[in-house]
Amino acid sequence: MSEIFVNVPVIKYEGKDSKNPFAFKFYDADRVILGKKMKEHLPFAMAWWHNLGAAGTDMFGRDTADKSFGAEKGTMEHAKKKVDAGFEFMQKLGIEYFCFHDVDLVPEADDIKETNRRLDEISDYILEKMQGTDIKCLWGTANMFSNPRFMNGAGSTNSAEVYCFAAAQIKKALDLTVKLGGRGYVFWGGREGYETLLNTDMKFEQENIARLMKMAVEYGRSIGFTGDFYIEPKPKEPMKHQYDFDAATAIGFLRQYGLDKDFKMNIEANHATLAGHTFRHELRVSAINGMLGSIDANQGDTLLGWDTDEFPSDVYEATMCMYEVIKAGGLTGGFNFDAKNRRSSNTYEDMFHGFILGMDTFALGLIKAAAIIEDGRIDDFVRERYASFESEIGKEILHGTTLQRLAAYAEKLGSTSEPASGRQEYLNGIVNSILFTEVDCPKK
Ligand code: XUL
Ligand code: CO
Repeated sequence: MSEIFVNVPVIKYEGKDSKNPFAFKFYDADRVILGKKMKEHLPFAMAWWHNLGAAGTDMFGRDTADKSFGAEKGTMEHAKKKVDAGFEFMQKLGIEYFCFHDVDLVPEADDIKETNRRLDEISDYILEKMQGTDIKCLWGTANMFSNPRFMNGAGSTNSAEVYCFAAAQIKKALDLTVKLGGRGYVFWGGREGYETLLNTDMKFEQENIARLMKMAVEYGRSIGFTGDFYIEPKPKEPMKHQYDFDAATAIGFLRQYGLDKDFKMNIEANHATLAGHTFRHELRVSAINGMLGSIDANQGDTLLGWDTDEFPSDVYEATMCMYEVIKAGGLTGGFNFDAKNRRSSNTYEDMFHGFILGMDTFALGLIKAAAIIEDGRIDDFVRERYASFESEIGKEILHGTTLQRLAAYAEKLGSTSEPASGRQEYLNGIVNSILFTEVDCPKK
C-alpha cells in the first residue's frame, strides 16, 4: 500500500525543548503519572468526519483542502482511501481509537439497503486494517441530521416514517459499533429540538426520543453491546433550542425515562461554552452524578458564538479538565478530537499539527493537574471550607435533625461568627504558580 502522508514521519516524543514540528513536546505515551501511563489516562481518538471528511467548506466558500486521497469523492474507492489515510494517520501519531458516524464511512445511497451493503463492505475493510494494530473503535453513532428527511428531527420528528428511518440507522450503527469493538455509542441530538413552539409538542417529542433510546438499549444489549450509551449535550446549533441543552438537562431526562443505568455523558468542550458553562462545569456535573463517560476534546472561540471545533490549545482549560477526570477516576470512554483545522490550514501537514497540538495540550494538562493534586493546597482548602459540618451540630445536620432543633441552635448563638473568605484570588495564584513554573511530573 502506498504511503499517503509522505512528508510526515512517525511522530515521537522529543521533550519540551524540541523544535521539531513533527514531534511531541509533552505527550510521552509510556510516561507514568499518578500510577498510570499517559496513554491510559488519555485514550485519544480520531474523528472520522473532521479528519478524513471536512475539507474547509463553510457558509461562504468551498473546500480549501484536498481530502480526495487520490480517489474520486462519493465513490467506494474514496471510502477505502479514507480508511487507508485514517490508519496511516493514527499509526503515525500513536492514536489507538477512532469515532465515526455511519455516513462518514461511505457515500449514502438513495436506498437504505444499498447504504447498508456499502457499510458492510467498508467495515470488513476496516476490520482487516485493524488486524495487527492496537487501533479500535471508541464510539460509533448515526448521522440523523444531514439527510433532508431529518429536517424536523429524528427521534423528535412529527413523521412516523422518518422515525423508522432513524431507527434503521441506529440499528445499523450499533451493528457496526459492535463489529468494530466500540467502547460506546453516542446520541448527539443535532436536530432534536425546535425552532418554534407554535408547531411543536415538546412533551410528545421528548417521549418519542426516550422510546427510541430505549429500543436502542434493548437492541444493543441483545447483540452483545456491553459498553456505555452516551448523550452528547449541546444547547443549540443547528436548532435554536436543542433538548439535550447541557449535562444537567440530559441527566434529568435520562432519569425521568429510566435510561440512567445505560447512559453516560459525552462532554464536548465547545458545547459546554455554547451552553454558557465552563468545560469543567459540565465535567463536574456529569461526574457527581456518576455519568462522566467520554469527552469530545476541542475548544471554541469566545468571540464567536458558534461551534468552531478548534484543536485544544488552552493549557489552563485542559488542566482543569484533567483535574476533573482524575478526580472522577478516569473515563470509560476517551478523548475524541472532535476538532478540525482552520480553513486556511489546508495541508496534510496541518492535519498532523492539529493533533500534535491537541495531544500535547492534554498531556500538559494531565501533568499540571497531577501536580495540583499532589501539591494538595487546593484540595485542603476545599476540605477546610466545609469543616463546620464536622462539628457536632454539623454532624447532626448531615445525619438528620429537625428545623426546630436547628432554629433553637441559631437562637442560642444569637448571631453568626465572621463569614470565612472564599479566597478565590489566592487559589487562582496557586494554579498559576503550578502552571507557570517548572513543575515536573509528580514523583508517584
Ligand atoms: C456536533 C458534534 C457531533 C457529535 C457526533 O456539534 O459534536 O459531531 O460529536 O454526532
Ligand atoms: Co462532538
